Amino acid sequence: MYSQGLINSDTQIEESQEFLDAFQARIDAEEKIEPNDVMPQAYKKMLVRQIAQHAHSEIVGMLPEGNWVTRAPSLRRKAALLAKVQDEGGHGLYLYSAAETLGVSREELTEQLVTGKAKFSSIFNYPTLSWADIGAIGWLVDGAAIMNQIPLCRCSYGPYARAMIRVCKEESFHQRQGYELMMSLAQGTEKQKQMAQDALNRWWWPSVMMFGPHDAESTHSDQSMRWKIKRFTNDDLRQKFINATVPQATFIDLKIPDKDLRWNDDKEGYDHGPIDWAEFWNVVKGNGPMARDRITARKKAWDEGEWVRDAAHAYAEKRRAEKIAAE
Ligand code: BYC
Repeated sequence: MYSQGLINSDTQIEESQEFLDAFQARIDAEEKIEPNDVMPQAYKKMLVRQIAQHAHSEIVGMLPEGNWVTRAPSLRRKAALLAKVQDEGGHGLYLYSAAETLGVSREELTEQLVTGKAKFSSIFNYPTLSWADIGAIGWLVDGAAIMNQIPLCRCSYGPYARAMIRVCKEESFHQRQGYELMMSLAQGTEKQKQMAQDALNRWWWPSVMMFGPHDAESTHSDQSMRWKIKRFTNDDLRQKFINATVPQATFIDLKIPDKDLRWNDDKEGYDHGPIDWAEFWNVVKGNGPMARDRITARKKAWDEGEWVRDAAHAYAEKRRAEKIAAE
């Protein structure tokens, strides 16, 4: 849809210093870069990488939650979860559309995902073992996602920034439904409270890792921030998330599983214990506990949908032929 009428997205020009400086000046002046603008190939590549990974994460992220739709404990919870999972599907589609404006098709990106060439967020490599995990995902994972995505509403690339505005509004509903679910469990029976605590214990550290590697290990941050794709570093966003989430846990009387967590007056934020980066990189390399299941599920859906894509193409072709014949 978006790719119709694009003029310059594939224009290859010699990237002289003058051209690169002029592009940077537009970025520095907070101008939005639009699909028809000529842009450095490296800027385009950086965006395609991030937007594709983001889109895949939204789509793969439907799986751990979709797993609980049939087992939600009430009609109200089922309706809310179903709506949330549908929202994630929608987010994936806006993001694939945003990537299409950069000249890469949804088919190509999906092929990269199902063949293991493209990444998706580390967080969706973990299993959802109990109903409380649905609360923990909404509260922590969507909470982390909002922290990361609100600044993306100001990303220099117009289509990505605009897609993020609606995504963030919906993520905000998701975060609240997750926290409300955790609150109900935490204020329920002793067993329910234990379920909530167990979910927090398992999801806390993966959520903290979701923000990406420590700034010193982040390959893309410097350039991404110069181009105003990212507005904050991984560690800054991680710190903001921890600062916002600890009081929420205290309020519902759950304990963050970090014995080193304590308020630091000097930095006006919480100090936290060491992050298990070996676990993070192992997951990022595709060895997470649910990695194979997630890719198998996506591949199955992609293969089973082939006839629908073929039918849609055949119909579009027929309409085009009819239009030409009528002219
Ligand atoms: N998982 O240089 P860095 C959701 C990779 S879904 C896997 O710091 P960058 C939701 C990174 O790709 C929300 N890989 O990278 C859905 C790079 O490898 P490559 C998902 C990770 O891009 C359903 C390498 O590590 N959100 O909310 O500057 C239900 C070095 O990293 C991860 C987004 O995708 C990771 N966690 O910063 C509920 C947000 N972290 O590509 C909720 C958009 C890093 O060189 N993305 N890597 O091979 C971003 O903001 C940035 O891409 C990141 C990473 C902050 C994630």
